[in-house]
Amino acid sequence: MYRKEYANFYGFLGIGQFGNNATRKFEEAGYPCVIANSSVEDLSTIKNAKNKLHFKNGSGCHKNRKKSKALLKENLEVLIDEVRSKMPAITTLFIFASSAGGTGSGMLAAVAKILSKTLEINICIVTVLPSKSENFQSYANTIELFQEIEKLDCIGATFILDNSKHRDKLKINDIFFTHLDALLANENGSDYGCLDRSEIDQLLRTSGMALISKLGKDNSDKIISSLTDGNIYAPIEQNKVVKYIGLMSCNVQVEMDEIYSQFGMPIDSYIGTQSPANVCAIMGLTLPRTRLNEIKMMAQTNVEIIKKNMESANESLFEDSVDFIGAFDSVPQKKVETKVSSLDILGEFL
Ligand SMILES: Nc1nc2c(ncn2[C@@H]2O[C@H](COP(=O)(O)OP(=O)(O)OP(=O)(O)O)[C@@H](O)[C@H]2O)c(=O)[nH]1
Ligand SMILES: [Mg+2]
Repeated sequence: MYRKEYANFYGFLGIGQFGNNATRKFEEAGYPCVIANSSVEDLSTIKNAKNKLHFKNGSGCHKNRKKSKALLKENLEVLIDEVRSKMPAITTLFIFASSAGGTGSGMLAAVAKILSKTLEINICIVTVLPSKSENFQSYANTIELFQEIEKLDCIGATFILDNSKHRDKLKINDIFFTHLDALLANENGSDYGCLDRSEIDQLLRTSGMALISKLGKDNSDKIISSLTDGNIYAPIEQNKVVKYIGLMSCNVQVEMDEIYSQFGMPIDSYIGTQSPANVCAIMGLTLPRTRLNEIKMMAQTNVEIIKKNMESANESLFEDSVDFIGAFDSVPQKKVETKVSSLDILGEFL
């Protein structure tokens, strides 16, 4: 496949099942990509991936984040070498891992920090929140991961997809691909303005939550609504905290006032014109506190239900003590018949 020159600057590392699935389209589009997993079975479902890494001694982490961290310790050098050798020219690495699972969630924050320090490149995180039909372990893992993400001070943009936003989780992967690929492709420019490569990279280096929307040229009026509802991202906080906004517009005249009044006043906006599609990136939002607290509540409710159920299961099966051993002891014994002699019996007939 024809490899666009800029594609060499952006690498993709997918850890765990979500990471492995959601990076597929990027590899097909010509970006360098490595997928890693603790499970051989999971890895084997990904056909045509060029660079697969199985974590030595791993056989899946069954949503156990501790297990994933232990595996990372054993496989850290191999993972670093794999990224370094398979994508030597990258300036930004996107690390994809779900928040709810074991393998990806357990090592995501640590891998982000380690690769940012050792490779000295910009790291962006792409994670996905569990839908409302998942269980305690998924919610608890998500909260644990975000406690780690919150402390990271060395990464760029964090894209938070949300499986409660679409019934088909694979569709979420596809939509995100079209968004990010359009931003990285950076097709725009006229005498009225151009959003250039250094601005794309500045957007990606901006810490905090990030959103992208992509709309056809007949839908220029729907940019705001596509960022606030009906999208694939975790709902944003209504605090108007935003750092940078990038907009590649199909038009030549671009009005930003409505975008500022919806999202807040950014440090700077980068605006490009005559783009084949309307692509808008909102960077440096605060993490989705409301949605994450909802997930924490679901974890707590589930814990209470599970505990209560387990307690009732601990109760003795039967309310009263039961002792069947002597159950028939009190049954009146057959009257001991006084021994009758044969002659007596005979007497009955005489
Ligand atoms: N949107 C989307 N969500 C996915 C995909 N694959 C898994 N998920 C979600 O990710 C969570 C489970 O995480 P996985 O990525 O399967 O877990 P893992 O990292 O492989 O970890 P273990 O299997 O527990 O070792 C659940 O919330 C799934 O719904 C995917 O391709 N797309
Ligand atoms: Mg898995």
